[in-house]
Formats: sequence, C-alpha cells, structure tokens
Amino acid sequence: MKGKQYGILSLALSSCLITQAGNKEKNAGKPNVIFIYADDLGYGDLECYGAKNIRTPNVNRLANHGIRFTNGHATAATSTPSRYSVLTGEYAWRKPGTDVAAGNAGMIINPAQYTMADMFKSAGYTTGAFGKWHLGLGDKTAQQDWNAPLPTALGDLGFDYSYIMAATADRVPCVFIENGQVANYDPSAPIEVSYIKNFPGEPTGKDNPELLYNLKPSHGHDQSIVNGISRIGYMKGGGKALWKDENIADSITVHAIDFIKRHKDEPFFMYFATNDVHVPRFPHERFRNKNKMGLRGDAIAQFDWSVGQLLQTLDELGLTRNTLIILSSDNGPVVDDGYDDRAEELLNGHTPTGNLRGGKYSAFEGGTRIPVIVHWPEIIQKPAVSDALILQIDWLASFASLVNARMPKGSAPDSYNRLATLLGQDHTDRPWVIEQAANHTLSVRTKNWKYIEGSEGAPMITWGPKIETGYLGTPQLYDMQQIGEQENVAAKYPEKVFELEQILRKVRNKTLKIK
Ligand code: NG6
Ligand code: CA
Repeated sequence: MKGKQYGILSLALSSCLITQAGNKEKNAGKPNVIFIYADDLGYGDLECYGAKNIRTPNVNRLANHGIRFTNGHATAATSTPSRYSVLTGEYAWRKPGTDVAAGNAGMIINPAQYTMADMFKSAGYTTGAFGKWHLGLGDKTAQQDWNAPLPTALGDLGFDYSYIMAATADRVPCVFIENGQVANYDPSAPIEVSYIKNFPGEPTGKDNPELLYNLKPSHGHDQSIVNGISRIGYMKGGGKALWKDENIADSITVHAIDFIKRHKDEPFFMYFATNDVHVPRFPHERFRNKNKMGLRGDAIAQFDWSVGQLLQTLDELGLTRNTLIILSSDNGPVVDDGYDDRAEELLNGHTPTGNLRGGKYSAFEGGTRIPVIVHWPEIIQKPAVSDALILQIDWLASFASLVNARMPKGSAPDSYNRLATLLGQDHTDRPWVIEQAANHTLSVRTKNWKYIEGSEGAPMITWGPKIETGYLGTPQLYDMQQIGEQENVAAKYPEKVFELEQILRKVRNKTLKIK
C-alpha cells in the first residue's frame, strides 16, 4: 500500500516536496481536505444510498464522481465517542468520560493529545472547525464562565479558527462559540448554565408548555426554553447571541464559506460538522414542505443544501479539482429522538437505516454503519462503489499519509493508514473493526461476520426511541453475508465466536496490530 500512496503523493505534491521556498510555494499542490460530518444521518437517508422520498442532488454529485462506500463504519453509535475517535485516532472506550457530553462538559480531548487538526497544521494547513462540537469546552465541567474567553478551546487542539455549537442543538448553551468565545456576545444578557438546577424565574418546557411555540418534546428535553423549543439543561441570558434553530445551517455554512474564501490560496482542512439531521429538527422555512417526510426530510434537504453551498464555493474559486471531500455521519439514524416532529408517522415507507437492524445507540449495524463518500477529482477519475470494510478511526492516519505528516510516536494508536482504499485504489478490507454501542457493548465486525459481546441491558432502548439495542446476556454472532443480522449463529460456530472474542481481547489490551 505504501508504494501506491507515494504514487498519489508524487502526483499531487511533487512540486511541494522539492520546493524549499516560502510556505505558500512549499504547500502548492497540496489538496484541501473537507470533512463533512452529518449528525444521525442513516445509511438509507441519502438518495444515492437508495432513499426514495428525498432528493439529495449535491451529495449525489459527490457520489457520482467519487467513491461511494457501502461498508463504512463509525466507531460508536452516539456522537461524542464517535467524534472523539475520529479526531484523535483512539477508540473512545479506552478513555473514560467520552460518553454523550453535556453542554457544560469540560474539554474531553486533552490539549496535549494529538488530533486530526494538529496533524494538518503540522503539514502546513490552515485548519477550521464548524458546527456541532460535542466534545466539551473549557478546563472543568460546569465551571465555565461563558461571559469571557474560555481558557481551553479548539485553538488548543490544532484548529486555527472555529465557529461551533458547544454540544448539540438540544443542549444548552444555545449560542455559537467563535474561537473560544460566545459569538455575538450580548453584554446585557450574561450567560449562566447548569445541568443540575434551574435559575429562579426562568421558564422550562415542563412548567411552561404554553411557551413552546416551535417544537414540543416527546421525551426528555423539557428544561430551558430557547426559541420556543425546550432543551436539555438550564440556561439563563444569552440575549442576542442565542441561536435561532431555523438559521443554524445558514450560520454554519456561511462561516465555512467565508473560511474557504479567506484561505483559498493556501491548503486548508475544514471540519464541517452539521447540526442536521439531529433533533430538534427545525430547518429554515425555505426547506419546508418540499418532501413528504416532514421535518426530518426537510432537515436532510437542508443538509444537502449545505453540501451544495460548499461545492459551489469551491467551483467558483476553482478549488474543486484539488479538494478532497469526505462525507459521512457520526452514527446511525433515529426517528423520534425526543421531539414531537411527526418524523415517525411521516416516514411514508422511508427506512433511515436502509433496512439495517437497530439504529442510533444500537450494537446492531444500524448504529454504526453509515454513508461514506470520498470525492477528489484530481485523483479519483473513475467513480466507483466500494464494498471495502472501512472505519472512520483510520482517517487520521490516512490523511497523515496523504499530506506526508509525521505522526508522533504513540499518537492515534488505533488509526491505520487506509488511504489507497479511501481513494478507491484498492479494495482491501480492514481485517476487523471495533464498534461501540451506547452502553459500551463492543462488537467486532469483519467482512463476513459480526460478533457482539455479551452485555447487560434491555433489548429495546428504554427512554423513548423505538430501537433494538442488540444487547444480550450472551455473545452473538451474525453471518454478514445474510442480510439484516437476523439469525444469531453463535451456538452453531463456537470457533468463530472464539476467534472474534480473541480479536476483541487483544485490541483491548493493545496486543493486536494491523500490518
Ligand atoms: C440523548 C437525547 C437525544 C440526543 C442524544 C445524543 C434525551 C431523552 N435524549 O440523551 O435527544 O440528544 O442524547 O445524541 O435526552 S448524539 O447524536 O449527540 O449522540
Ligand atoms: Ca449523532
């Protein structure tokens, strides 16, 4: 594989490798890299993955001219651990405190840790992060002063610029954070945040349902009210800085476009993490009522629009050819995730998981098998569909190889260079991938088999979403050549169960490496 990658490098970077002159020249030819990271977008949610009720022309364009993967996997079935893994190249289950984070969680990635942004920066890239963060901010949980610059933020993780939401749209604080400070800060409305108790006199969804003029909760989500939608957690103040949900996609996209324009003459890395299609789904009016799936469908259309805006900007600036775009999702889909948005009744035959079993949170495939599309016209000239088994955790080492970055010893311990596979130049399956369900049940997936370790836990999610967890007291084994993880064949193939158990044991104690 190494030789092949060098081939790519020499094509794309030959000029830069020999030029010693100023930074600009040194970096000439390096591809820009844009990582488009949707939230809760399922394997079956895009037109190019078979969705029938929704048009996604901009994502289709990427798929039609790139490599579309049918066996791509996120490392976890929820956001925080998935994002942690992809940005650090370390399985989240190795590190305590990486479960779904509150909006006032302290920074989960240690500033000293090596990240994808550090890697790009070391290779001469300008780096930017946009949209959903959900990996904590500031030194200490619940100790942040949101009215002053945060002492630790994305600048400490290698991002030159960031315009982010602290956690999720359903968690306070409902403000954007730009370079570690609340954007559009309103001094007349100081911000306070708590995940323990409300601030005196502040309305909540629970006590003041009459104030919920935009969306009502279906489960949970009944604490502070912002923009007529109640959230998880309590906040006070914010004033003009508070977001309007219907403008979130616009805000993120406009800032991202601005970043591209500012850095059009130097290589840039952009982490573009959309809020769509996470709850609360409240897309802009111009996306409403255009498909039969209601707000969830509108949110997918809005996601596609954001993708289109980035593409159009690259086109206008003449950057499309030498920009590598990788598009994916942080975990599998969920229909009712806590707001009464009628997503369930309006599915109209749509299957967000594309018929995979389970969904977000789950140990089954629906939890972690997600769309992955790679687009880079300069190098990928023959569009293709690849069924190679790939895992998001490998993107860090793969991109490091792409840009010839030297990763410090011990960094990104679980990330392997699979660049040639990502670019469609070979179809080598990862020998195994490890996946984490919401309750930390781990699975080992190989091309042909899936092993789910035995674990405690109810067969269905207990708090609202109608999703099979895949948890069972004893180990399960599925033949992945059969569709849908229907028949547990653990009793039939004990030696296979043993083999996959050994893989898990050795990955856990770091004695198994991929050659
Ligand atoms: C759950 C929330 C859900 C969502 C999820 C995190 C409730 C009842 N449910 O706890 O709405 O926010 O956390 O989603 O509060 S993730 O995609 O960011 O991981
Ligand atoms: Ca998610």
